[in-house]
Amino acid sequence: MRFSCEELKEMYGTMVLIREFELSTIEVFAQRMRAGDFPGALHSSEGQEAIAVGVMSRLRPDDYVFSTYRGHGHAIAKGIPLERVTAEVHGRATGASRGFGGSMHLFWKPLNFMGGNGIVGGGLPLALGTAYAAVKRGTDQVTAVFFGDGAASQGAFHESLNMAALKRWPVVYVCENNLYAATTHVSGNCPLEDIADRAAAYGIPGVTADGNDLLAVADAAGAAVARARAGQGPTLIEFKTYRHRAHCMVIPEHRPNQERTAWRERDPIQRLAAMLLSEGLADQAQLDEIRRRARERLEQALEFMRQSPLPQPADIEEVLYAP
Ligand SMILES: Cc1ncc(C[n+]2csc(CCOP(=O)(O)OP(=O)(O)O)c2C)c(N)n1
Ligand SMILES: [Mg+2]
Repeated sequence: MRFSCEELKEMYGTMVLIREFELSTIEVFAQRMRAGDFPGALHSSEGQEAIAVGVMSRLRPDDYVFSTYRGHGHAIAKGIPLERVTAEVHGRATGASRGFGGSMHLFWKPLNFMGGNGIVGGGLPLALGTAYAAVKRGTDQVTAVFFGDGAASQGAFHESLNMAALKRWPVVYVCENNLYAATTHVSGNCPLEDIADRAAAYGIPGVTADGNDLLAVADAAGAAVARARAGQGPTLIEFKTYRHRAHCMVIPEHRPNQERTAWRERDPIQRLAAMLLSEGLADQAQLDEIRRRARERLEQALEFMRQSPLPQPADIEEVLYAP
């Protein structure tokens, strides 16, 4: 299924919004750190926006998503109200997790966004739960689980793929291979060129795609979602990508300059803009207007956050445990 011109521009707008969100978050956290107030860990997804937006474009609102600690883009692309995402990341009581989750633990039940996770690969076993539940209830909901190249060498990855393949559960495994697990290059933990080749061990499709190309992402995700929804079982998709920033704010950059520059040139937002312009689907003034609107939208969300109270310790139990 191809996208209309309007859909493409909307997805471009969401990618720009995620980018602006990531940039503003780094700025606010840096200000707080300079003031001696440590706001918690921050993992930027800058550079990986096409994967979040492309995968979500193929999911329904009631499909389940398990995110990671690098999950702001997943949350925004899934459609969690921007005010609630912003307030959560900055620890306010109006946040999606009422300010107790922060950047790494954004949850939003109305859209079955099953949360970020501070544990590397933590979503992989949990995804089996919602997939099994959907099968038992007889719904055709799909579960998509995001994880990194490092997480693909966790034991839980293999257990999860094995079980989902065996039971043909509707899971889409979305590996965001950004070449590094913190400071370790992927060649330091995986003996294969393509992580997707691990799917062969479980008899399921393993696909690699360019994670910086929105349309390639949507195509790969679309096929995997359709397969899962039709009861044909899971797919492992490996998206090749790169994060523009260091692993997190407190770990210094260590990757070669040349490599970082080369990947900047493959930036997913610039690539989509170039495609929209060259195909005559948008002109530069329209793209500028989309960016201006994204910034305006973000400023409203930041203002909402600033006006919001801090969470109260007395509310911890009510927020942490289901009644
Ligand atoms: C089980 C577990 N082991 C180690 C860590 C520390 N840790 C946090 S992020 C990270 C790297 C994970 O890399 P990857 O899966 O490639 O995801 P990326 O950060 O690149 O998105 C590590 C080792 C952790 N949080 N959880
Ligand atoms: Mg990685």
